Amino acid sequence: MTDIANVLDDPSNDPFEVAQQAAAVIAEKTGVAHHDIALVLGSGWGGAAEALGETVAEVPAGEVPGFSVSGVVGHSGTLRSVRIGETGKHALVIGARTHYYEGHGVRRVVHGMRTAAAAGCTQVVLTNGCGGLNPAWSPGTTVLIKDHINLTAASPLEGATFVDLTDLYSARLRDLARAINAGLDEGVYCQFTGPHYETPAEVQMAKAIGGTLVGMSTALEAIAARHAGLEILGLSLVTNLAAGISAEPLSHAEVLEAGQAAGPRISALLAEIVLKMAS
Ligand code: 8IG
Repeated sequence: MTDIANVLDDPSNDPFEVAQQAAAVIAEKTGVAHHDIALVLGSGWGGAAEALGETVAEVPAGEVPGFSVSGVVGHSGTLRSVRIGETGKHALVIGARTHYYEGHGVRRVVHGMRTAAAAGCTQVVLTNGCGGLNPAWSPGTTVLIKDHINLTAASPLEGATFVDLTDLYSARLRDLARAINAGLDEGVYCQFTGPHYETPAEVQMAKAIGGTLVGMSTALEAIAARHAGLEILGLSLVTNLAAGISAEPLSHAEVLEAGQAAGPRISALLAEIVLKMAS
């Protein structure tokens, strides 16, 4: 199992070559030679794959080079090929996100992005569940990511790889999403390392530096996705108000509950967006 002795952990392996191998395995196991749009389904977004269209094939993450089986409740651990409505295009649904806090290194965190690009994808939708700083965003609110602040002190890029991150989160795709739901607000996503949630003081720091969403994913993936040439749409589901914004303490159970309650609505939204992206 690649899951146990991950090929990305050997520094002598080139992560882009591993991504090529992963893409070849995905093509072989799904019977789909070329994928068009990648989706990473975060907390609360797990049901969205069904809404997209017919699942052609589902491959356990542990069978694809470089991927790991997630230990997080609410993350599915598979790679799926899904027909996007009647467009004839295919989505690669990555239900096996590796988080930075798992401690396996950044290569594993962003492997899905490099694999998606190697599989033919030109666009990616990064979704997550996160905390919100705007008190008007009640749990269950979907927010478009317009920019991020990477607070992990890490980068997926190695060596002198200077990548421009201006307009990292595609204005075109945000407009497209707003054409479907004009009420979507935009936010600045701060990626903390986790796995602990923030202290109220850290949330105030995030606010002071311009953040409006706090989470544990997405920014590192977006950087790697840009480097790999993918056009990026980021969608956050605010499952809780960030620590100290409301008087309530945070719990993972409540996060999952908010995700479940929002599930059908955000799945339908995501399906509409992806259909439009594919058309
Ligand atoms: I769901 O409040 C979810 N993920 N860092 N903070 C951070 N990550 C989160 C939060 C949150 N809610």
